[in-house]
Amino acid sequence: MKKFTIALVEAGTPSTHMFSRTYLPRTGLPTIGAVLKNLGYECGIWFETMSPLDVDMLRGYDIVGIGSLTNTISHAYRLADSLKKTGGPIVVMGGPHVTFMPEEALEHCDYVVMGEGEETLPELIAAIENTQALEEIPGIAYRLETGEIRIAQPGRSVDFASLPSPDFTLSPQITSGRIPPIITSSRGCPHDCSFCSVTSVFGRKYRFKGNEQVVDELRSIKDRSVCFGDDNFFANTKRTKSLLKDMISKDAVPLRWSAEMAVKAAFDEELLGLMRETRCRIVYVGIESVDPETLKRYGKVHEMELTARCVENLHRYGIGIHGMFVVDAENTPETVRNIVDYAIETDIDSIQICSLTPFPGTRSYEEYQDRLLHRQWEYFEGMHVVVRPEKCSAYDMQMAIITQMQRFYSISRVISAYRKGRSWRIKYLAGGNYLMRKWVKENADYLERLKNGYYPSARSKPVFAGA
Ligand code: B12
Ligand code: SF4
Repeated sequence: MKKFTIALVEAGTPSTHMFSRTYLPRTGLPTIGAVLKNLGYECGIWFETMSPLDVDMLRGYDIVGIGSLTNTISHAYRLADSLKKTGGPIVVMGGPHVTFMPEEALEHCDYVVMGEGEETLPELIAAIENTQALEEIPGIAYRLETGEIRIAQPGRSVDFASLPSPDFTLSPQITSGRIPPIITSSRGCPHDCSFCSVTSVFGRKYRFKGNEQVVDELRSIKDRSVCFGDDNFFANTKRTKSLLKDMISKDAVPLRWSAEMAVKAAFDEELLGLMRETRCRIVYVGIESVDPETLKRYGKVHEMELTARCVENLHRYGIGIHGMFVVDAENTPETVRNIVDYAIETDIDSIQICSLTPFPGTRSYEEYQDRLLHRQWEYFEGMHVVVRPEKCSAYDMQMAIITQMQRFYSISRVISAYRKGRSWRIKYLAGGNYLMRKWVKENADYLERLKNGYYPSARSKPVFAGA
């Protein structure tokens, strides 16, 4: 019997966010693609951030799998609707949003894969091909013939170390061998921050690939700046050190690299030395707040005194720090100002101040149900205030975030970095300045609505080629 053909699509982001200039795909679809290829399926992958999608071309596939985050979900649903409009292929959706909102997703698609997709999608395809029973597959949701929705038990944690590496070459958009410089060397995070959906999708058990596989992946993108897209690259410092040592001994050191790091990892001198030797450029550190009470609410474990020393330690080894902060409903504009005072004082290189965004699947989502201003998912990307604050208006909080971010990314700070000859910091500051200006311009209508106390309408519909 001829096997089904499968297209996998990572839905794009229609609006500006703090990482809009970081054109990196996620590694989920290329990993699922590699599994499907090994099973003998014809599979193509498209990343919408790279170029517009051709819906007519996608209609030529038997199954289209769409991956999406919360802020890209409305866009992904429109794509699913366009595909289904004239019959179209079978549409399967996956990713951290639909994992927790399967009923909502089934308004637009035929099947939902919840959690990790590498085992579940091939089983679902086998069931659609009639070689396996649908009811036996964990981690899927679908409509029965009666119209009733069946949500199977949660999906499993895959054996990460035995998975193939992501196969970006399955995407016709990746030309001349320029594989996107993102590597996921581990999954899961032992922490459990209230606002993060990572542990509910990937679990708290830290699973990692063997060094050899990571070194091979690094070799395929050598001489470029690599981003380790792990949730917490340093969760097991013994394994991180062993990987960095192998990168050195096996000649797989990239031009530069970056990764997410917890504050306490910056107190290990041997680790910092290895990071310098392997050319770590910057680490993304979840500092979250400068207020101890807020840190407690988030379930964060580090102390503020440690954070200032963490910055010093990193700088001593020539490593930059991107500080990630979150303000919640109990914070005030004063809290936001304190964050930027602290960031400037401690000499953090770049920052993002997110308004706490309750993503489905997180404890914050349960907690803030009644305080949500709206459920326009495209605004759930951290820059927009979507939770009504307790001690000030949503507009005042939104303006505090914008004003303080603009203070951090001001032209005078760019000039000062230039005068001090801090060349790569200029790039971060100037980039942040540009993004903030773009964001404010793009959101003029949103800000006006927020000021007047009524909430945003959906963004204008995207146009898909062939739709
Ligand atoms: C690298 C990364 C980035 C990169 C690249 C992201 C990109 N192209 O979207 C950058 C730095 C640009 C970035 C930016 C942002 N990110 Co980010 N990012 C990550 C990170 C750390 C790794 C992504 C990754 O490669 N994951 C590994 C792969 C294996 O996971 P996956 O792609 O989700 O796929 C698996 C399953 O979800 C499922 N699956 C997914 N899609 C599909 C589709 C089908 C058909 C099937 C069957 C299965 C399936 O199977 C896959 C394999 O097991 C994740 C955390 C995480 N662990 O995922 C956060 C994460 C995705 N980011 C997040 C957020 C909020 C953002 C931002 C909005 C901004 C911000 N404030 O940080 C922006 C917006 C990005 C955008 N696209 O609009 C959240 C999303 C939460 C949510 N519910 O939406 C996450 C989950 C982190 C968190 N704190 O919870 N990010
Ligand atoms: S925010 Fe970072 S440290 Fe906290 S649970 Fe998520 S990945 Fe882990």
